[in-house]
Amino acid sequence: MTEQTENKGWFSRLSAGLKKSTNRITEGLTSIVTKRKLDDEMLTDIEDLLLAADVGYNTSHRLVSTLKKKRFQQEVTLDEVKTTLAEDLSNILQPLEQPILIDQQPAVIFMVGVNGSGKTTTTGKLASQWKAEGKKVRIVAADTFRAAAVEQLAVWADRARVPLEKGLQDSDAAALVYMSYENSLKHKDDVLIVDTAGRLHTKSTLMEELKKVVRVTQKLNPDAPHYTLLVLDSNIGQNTIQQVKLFQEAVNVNGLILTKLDGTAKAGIVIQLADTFKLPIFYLGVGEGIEDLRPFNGQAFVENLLGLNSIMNA
Ligand SMILES: Nc1nc2c(ncn2[C@@H]2O[C@H](COP(=O)(O)OP(=O)(O)OP(=O)(O)O)[C@@H](O)[C@H]2O)c(=O)[nH]1
Ligand SMILES: [Mg+2]
Repeated sequence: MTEQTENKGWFSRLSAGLKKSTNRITEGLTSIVTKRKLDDEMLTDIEDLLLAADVGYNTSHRLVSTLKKKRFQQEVTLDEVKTTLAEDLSNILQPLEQPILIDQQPAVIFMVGVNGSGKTTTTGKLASQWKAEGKKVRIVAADTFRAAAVEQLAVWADRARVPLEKGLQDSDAAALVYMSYENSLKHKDDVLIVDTAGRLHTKSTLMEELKKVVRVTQKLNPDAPHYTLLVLDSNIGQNTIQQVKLFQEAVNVNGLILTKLDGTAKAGIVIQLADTFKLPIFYLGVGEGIEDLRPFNGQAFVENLLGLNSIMNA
């Protein structure tokens, strides 16, 4: 595959996944920015559109103020407004675009988040992608309460052809993770992905359990887990803000994964989260297939969202 066709696949999956949000933003901007001078009314309408897309109050206000500073009372075209917004948005997002470094044997990655956010699916997709790159991957079903949770991950393990570690029903998750890590060290794996049980961020006992899993893991290596990735369902919009805060209080969240962007017209939540927490955003989930987990690229995200990507897809 040439680099060009690879890129095409990359961008088209992302743009297909962001379609609902892109349509909403581009249709909104098209009706607001008719060929005339950039006045206060137009700025208010743009701000409302950004707010409706879950970009968040502070960020929306700042974006519009910059637009005002740059172009107030001048004639603007739709493309000019989009390009100005794109520039500012890229400045917010690009610093948060980082790769996951797989430079340990193994790099230990915890997937955490509330029930149903997409942890298991994302674990499966990552395992498949890394395995396909030739990495030695092992996954752990650390949700020992639900038999169905183990079965769900087993399906992904089969698909990706990676070993799965599982415990007996209701066994101690921390003990399972400890043993799996030992096993992974022995096998010199490149990656150990731990799919933890979904937990309500408001339930302190479950958050305590998660802390215990981390503490026990650190007995084998004080630097582990190397990544604690908070998986967030983009459909729940503003509520993700509270989830980040509460998970950050419990564990050392060092990156975000946003899932189900294909199901929402409010992908602006990615921008709000980026601007609020400045945490790296590692991946975006844009569908249920293995390939529908895309490494985060701020520029590509913004260009798709604003419908500026036609040149890149050409
Ligand atoms: N459309 C779409 N669906 C997704 C995406 N990611 C996950 N899902 C679906 O969301 C549902 C929940 O995903 P899971 O991976 O089971 O979520 P979880 O966080 O492991 O859930 P618990 O283990 O119950 O906490 C499943 O039906 C997934 O197929 C995505 O990016 N797009
Ligand atoms: Mg799960």
